[in-house]
Amino acid sequence: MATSLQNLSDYDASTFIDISAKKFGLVVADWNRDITDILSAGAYDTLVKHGAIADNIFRNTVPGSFELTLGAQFLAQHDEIDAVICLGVVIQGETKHDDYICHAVAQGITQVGLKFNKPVIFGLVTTNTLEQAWDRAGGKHGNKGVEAAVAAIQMLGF
Ligand code: DLZ
Repeated sequence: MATSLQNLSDYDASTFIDISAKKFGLVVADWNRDITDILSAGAYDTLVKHGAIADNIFRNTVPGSFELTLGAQFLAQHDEIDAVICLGVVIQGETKHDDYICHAVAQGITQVGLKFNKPVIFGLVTTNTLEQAWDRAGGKHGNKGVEAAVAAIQMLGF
């Protein structure tokens, strides 16, 4: 019987292409840095585990998730960068800031990917509480940074 992925942590690495010559950009938001650092480490470790060369992974930080789009564009515009992974954590607050940020980032990085015709991965953790964000940064719901790296590798093999 065919199985389907419940989440990208259940990935089948046997289908991955050779990424030893690929170059990756990581764009990481400083806001909620304790958590984004773990997402970033998860993404980095996953890329290296599957064959990426450490020197081919370029990590840039941006102030907050809203800036992920422009940070992604700064990296994606370089021909030698093959894929960009955007990582941030947006927690719901008393205002609608989370909505605005999440929609802007989703639309923005989609446009960057289409403009430069390369994978630009949405690794934004969007939760109601800080605890739910931790659950997705090495907690009971895995590490979304790992999943973002898997998505990048999968898209490079498309
Ligand atoms: C301003 C703001 C707020 C309220 N919340 C978050 C958040 O939960 N996660 C995040 O990554 N960034 C947040 N920011 C900062 C914005 O993303 C952005 O950096 C500032 O509005 C400056 O453009």
